[in-house]
Amino acid sequence: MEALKGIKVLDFTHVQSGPTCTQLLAWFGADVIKVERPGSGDPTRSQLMDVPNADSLYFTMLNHNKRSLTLNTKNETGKQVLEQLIKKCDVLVENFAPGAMERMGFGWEQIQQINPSMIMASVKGFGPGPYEDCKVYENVAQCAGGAASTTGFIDGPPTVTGAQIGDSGTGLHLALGIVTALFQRQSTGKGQRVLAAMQDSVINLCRVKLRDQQRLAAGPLEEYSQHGEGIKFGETTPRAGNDSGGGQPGRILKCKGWENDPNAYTYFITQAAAWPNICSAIGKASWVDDPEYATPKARLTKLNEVFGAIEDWTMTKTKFEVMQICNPLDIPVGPILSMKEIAEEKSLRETGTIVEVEHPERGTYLTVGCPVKLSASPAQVVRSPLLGEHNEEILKSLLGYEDSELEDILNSGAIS
Ligand code: CAO
Repeated sequence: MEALKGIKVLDFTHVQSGPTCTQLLAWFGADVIKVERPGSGDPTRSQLMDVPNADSLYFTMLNHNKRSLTLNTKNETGKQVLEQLIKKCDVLVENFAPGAMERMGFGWEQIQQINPSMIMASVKGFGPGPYEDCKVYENVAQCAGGAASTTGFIDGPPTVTGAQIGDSGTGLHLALGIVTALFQRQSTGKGQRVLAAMQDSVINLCRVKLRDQQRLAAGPLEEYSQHGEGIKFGETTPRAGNDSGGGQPGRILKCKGWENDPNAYTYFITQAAAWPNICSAIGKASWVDDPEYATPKARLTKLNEVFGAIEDWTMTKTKFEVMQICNPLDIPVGPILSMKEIAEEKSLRETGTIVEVEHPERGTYLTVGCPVKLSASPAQVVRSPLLGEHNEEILKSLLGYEDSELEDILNSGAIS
């Protein structure tokens, strides 16, 4: 049985942050009812379209396993339908701009009055404070959460990362908040408000950088490459390029074919315990006992030389050969995989992390399946719903409307 079977989620989310959260809940078995504006729906349905007149991959890849209901929540009949939905559901999730739910007439106070056991979960750009009214997108959160100032190279500008830590990262945080609130509701019987601010989520993911900010007071950050290169530290955690961020120095190194392949690189960590194996693999056996290289501390000022020698070796191997040679030697390395390679990777298909899905408008498309595997609640990926695909089903079987009432709702313009 699916872990969240029986839980009904009223899903008011759009774009990426909120939909990531409700998609996870749906994969774990919740009945997620995506409420969309009649006519247009979630704006991502028509953003970055690659197949004419078909829901975009942007939308389809973020809205699996959900049902779609079109409802104009500013229409009087639409509001009545929404009230019924709030009574029937366990969780309401939204990521509108601040104040939108209140303007709709469904702020937290109203929700509590309609259904005291409902959990209301929101993504906002910022928590309470000077920026709480701001609209926020992914890269704004990456910047305001400290990720951009600490990403990139020391001689370059702040850089955002391709991983959607602001949107999908916040969706993950919110999903945890929701299941925690559901757990607490079992003993209290009451709902509660759950908030995940995008800035807070990014800060949480940048925890080690705030660690380093405080360590600066005690002296230079010795594991950063700039220390070995004699570049002074300023007042803030600097950008660390591809340094590993932990106590074990690591870098991205060229592999065979790097001249023509932008991803012919490997990540290579000079873990202290693996030092003798690293030395023998790269043909520098004398470094094992040489006091100039033998200890992590001695190597800190020679990282360019050390990684230069390792790179001379990795450049003679493909990134996969480096992996094959280093893994049995317990040397932590990782090939830089392109999205093409990930899409084609057999083992990811076998685990359901990358899956093919059939869609009536698009045909077959590739998507990312549930990244968390529960042994007793395996997730089946079901294609995203068409706009309003489940209108009748939800209004009749969940809300119990008769045919005549359904007609009145249709005539009111609430759902079309
Ligand atoms: N029926 C009637 N009205 C609806 C509706 C429906 N089914 N669904 C949405 N609306 C209305 C809302 O009520 C709102 O109306 P008002 O502004 O008149 O109150 C309006 O649509 C637009 O909502 P919005 O302000 O949230 O949308 P936007 O495109 O202007 O902003 C975004 C988008 C993402 C910047 C904003 O929603 C936001 O900051 N969200 C919080 C942070 C977040 O999640 N960001 C991540 C987005 S992914 O990168």
